[in-house]
Amino acid sequence: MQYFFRCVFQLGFYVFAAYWLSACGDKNKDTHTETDLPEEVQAIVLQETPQTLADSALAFVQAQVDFGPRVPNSAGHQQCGDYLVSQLKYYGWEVTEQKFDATAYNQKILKSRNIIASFNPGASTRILLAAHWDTRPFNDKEAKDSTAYTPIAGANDGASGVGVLLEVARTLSQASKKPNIGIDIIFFDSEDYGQPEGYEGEWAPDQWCLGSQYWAKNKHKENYSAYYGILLDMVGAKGATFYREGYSMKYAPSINQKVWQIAQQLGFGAYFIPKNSPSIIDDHYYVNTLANIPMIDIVDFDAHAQESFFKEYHHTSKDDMEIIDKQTLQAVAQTLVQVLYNESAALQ
Ligand code: AHN
Ligand code: ZN
Repeated sequence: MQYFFRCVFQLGFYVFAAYWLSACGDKNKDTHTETDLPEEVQAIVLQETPQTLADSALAFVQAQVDFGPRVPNSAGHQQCGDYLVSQLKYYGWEVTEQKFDATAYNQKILKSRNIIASFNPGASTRILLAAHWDTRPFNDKEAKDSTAYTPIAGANDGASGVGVLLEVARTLSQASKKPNIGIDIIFFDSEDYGQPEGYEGEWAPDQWCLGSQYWAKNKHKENYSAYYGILLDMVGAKGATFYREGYSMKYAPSINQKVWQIAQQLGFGAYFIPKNSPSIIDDHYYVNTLANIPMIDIVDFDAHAQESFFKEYHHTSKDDMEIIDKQTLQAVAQTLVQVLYNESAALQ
């Protein structure tokens, strides 16, 4: 009942404020500034979508890279996983660690961990955000043969998506007005252990994205579902270009439309290009097909490439902090936060 009255009061307040604002606009067009507004209306201005910070997002990427490659079964992997759990808890999110053994293309057992964090864990309307946190064990797009393989730093392929989502987690937890919908962040493990280029063993399907496949078949909560999901993959490079990826358009076209439109409105049209690109098997493919949650993929593609649609740093030693641009990270983080606040306003 108390809640009901609060809602009625708030509604009345907003109607009044909207009326006041429009009246103000009529009388002295273009002359009023924010500080001219009475206190109640200033409060509304301040309650708008919070700002994400480029430097903060960059620091979250650097922190992961500083652990060294995050290859399953390595010390850097273990330590970085612990760091991610502690950061999410620090920002007040409810954290679930889902530990499992994955079997790689070469039958190796990968000690794996999906890290799941929830904001407003009791809310039934939920949005799922995800990125993979492991990094590729081989620089197989540049090394000539397998004896020369070294693990990559994965600043973009791994750390960037996770860094953006940590920045989203920080921003929401420190915002004065919080969204009222439920939000889940999943850091999928063992995404990037697929067969290397030129591998001579037998090809098998579903060798990538082992963490998302596991989660889609073993959700962290019984009957878990989400309204929709957004996957980030390689979202931190300078000059990144995000096209509407094929499976995203097949399974969640309206989400793609919505996210690209919001990005345009925020002035990020140079990154979010409203054109289609080919499909890629990425974590969203399994969330769509196994978990039946519509999910899009924001992924850095070169739509004009002749051969590979991935960019030149992909799965090479070039994928380090040098190619990261904090403005790209912030553009993606701010777009996500705006998507969440829009849903919060629309779904209440
Ligand atoms: C395939 O190459 C089939 N999927 C790659 C997904 C991926 C790897 N994203 C980042 N690294
Ligand atoms: Zn990769």
